Amino acid sequence: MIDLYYWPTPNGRKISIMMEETGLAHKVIPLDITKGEQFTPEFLKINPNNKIPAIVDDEGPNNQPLTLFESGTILEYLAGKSGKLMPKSAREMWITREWVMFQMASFGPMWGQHGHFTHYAPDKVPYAIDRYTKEVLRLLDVINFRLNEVEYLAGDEYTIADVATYPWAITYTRREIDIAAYPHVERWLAAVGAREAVQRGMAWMSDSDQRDNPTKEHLESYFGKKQYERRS
Ligand SMILES: N[C@@H](CCC(=O)N[C@@H](CS)C(=O)NCC(=O)O)C(=O)O
Repeated sequence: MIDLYYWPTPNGRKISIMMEETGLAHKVIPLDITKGEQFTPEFLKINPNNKIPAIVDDEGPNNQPLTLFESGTILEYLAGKSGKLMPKSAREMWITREWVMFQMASFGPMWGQHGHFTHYAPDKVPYAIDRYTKEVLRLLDVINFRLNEVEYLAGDEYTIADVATYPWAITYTRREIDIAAYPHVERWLAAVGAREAVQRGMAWMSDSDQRDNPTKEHLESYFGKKQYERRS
């Protein structure tokens, strides 16, 4: 059984989609990051970086429990465990990992910062908004260029690279983005979004998604002093 520490955010939804796609046995442990539950000593042992998603697989390699954080690594692990959504050929496998890494290192963090400065930041800083808006559009153009050549990010097959990128890319709906200017991304979003497993994964606990109406406690938990307390 895999325990999944989860909250309905783009990074959390990568793993809810993956669970739905693979059918792996799991137990969801809601970790309310808007209330500071990511800072408990118990959870910091699982992820010292105080973030969801994280998993504990009691049947990890060599039949020993395995704890993992970082959504890209979790996706790779679950693909390996289930034999799904990672191509078998070495060439396609490396290309899949390349696009997962691109999502983890560029697409997600830049879209996250854009969300921070346009939505959460108490001061609207024009330079930061301009910088991250340009980056968001540049990264959309990178995948648009790619998806003009291939059906899915890693090539012909739907893979964990698509699972990693979809929950972030679909947040264009709450940003000032004209998605029609990126027609290949629009086609890919429709194809991925039509998958039943994706729809089920995106819906997990969506009632708890407080992004649009953050409370004081929520903002304090995300950006307040607990984030910066020394741990040792
Ligand atoms: N690189 C990490 C990022 C995870 C992440 O940023 N999680 C956010 C929610 S989307 C979180 O738990 N934030 C709570 C916090 O920073 O205290 C991953 O991909 O797993």
